[in-house]
Amino acid sequence: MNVRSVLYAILIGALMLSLVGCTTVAPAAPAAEAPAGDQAAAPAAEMAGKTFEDLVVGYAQIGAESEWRTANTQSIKAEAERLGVELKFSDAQQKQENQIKAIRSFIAQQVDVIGVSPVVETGWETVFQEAKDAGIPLILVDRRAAVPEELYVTYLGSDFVEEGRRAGQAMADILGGEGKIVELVGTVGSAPANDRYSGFREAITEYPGMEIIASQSGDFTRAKGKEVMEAFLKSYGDEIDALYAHNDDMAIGAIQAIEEYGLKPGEDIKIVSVDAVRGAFEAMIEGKLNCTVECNPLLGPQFFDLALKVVNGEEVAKWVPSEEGVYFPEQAAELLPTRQY
Ligand code: GYE
Repeated sequence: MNVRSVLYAILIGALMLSLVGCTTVAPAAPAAEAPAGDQAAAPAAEMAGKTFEDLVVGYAQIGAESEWRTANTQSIKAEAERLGVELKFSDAQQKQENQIKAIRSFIAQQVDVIGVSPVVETGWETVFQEAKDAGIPLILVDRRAAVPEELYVTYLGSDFVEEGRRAGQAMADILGGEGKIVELVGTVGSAPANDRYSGFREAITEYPGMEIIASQSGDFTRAKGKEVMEAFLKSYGDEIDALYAHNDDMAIGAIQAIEEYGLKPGEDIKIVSVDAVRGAFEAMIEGKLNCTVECNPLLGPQFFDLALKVVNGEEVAKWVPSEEGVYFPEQAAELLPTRQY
């Protein structure tokens, strides 16, 4: 099993690399040729030379809903501090209207770059257009928004559909291709919830014996994850073979609900979740979680690197994906000390 999971992680890594090759290199190449042949494109050269100390960056964060988010915020703040970037950071408490207000205030303050992690996918066109009209480049971090490509410079973050597929494949392996599954969905309308939902289904279509009997949002939090799992147990009880949670925090909340109900998480109800935060490794060591699919929150270094490039007029890929693995209980004790979040 240990060997199998390592091989699995390597295979996924290779797959990701080939994906990166197709998605980033192709669109960047033709665009890069244009300024080279155009001598009038000198202003970019004048601006080149901005350093991290010159940068003023506005960051519209979602909130503090999960261990993942805390690690993500910490990575952004620590990197700004390390590089000497002036960071204006806003916590929207998971509300889109607060994120929109924050972006408008960054525009008013004429920051150099805006970073935003859109809580949901839709409803961003107006405010993104305002940033564009003000000449302020916008970088999507962690989550995508459903807007035309010209409204943002780049998206830095994970392939959530692929995470859903990996979770589905791991679940099929753990259940031997058969079982009744309940699903804790992330924040309704968010990119990771939408994509982890569809990726998982895509992977399990091959297994007619696997059935999703209930699916409801736990908003990516422990408290809601616990509450919704309690409701699932009330309705379906012993019928439930497995839980797929869109993040570790909801899985950890659900583990409590399952124990309080008198069943054994990880045994009576198998659990696969996403993020690979430390809490998930601890749960795997205790035998209460069967797999976690990694989603890397440590985006600070890549974000500021992109921000500087963008301000200096350098070409960047439209999508910069993060590299991620899949982890099983056999590796948990060995890997826990190396985990940074
Ligand atoms: O999986 C979840 C967090 O957007 C990838 O948001 C992120 C998700 C992450 O609340 O734990």
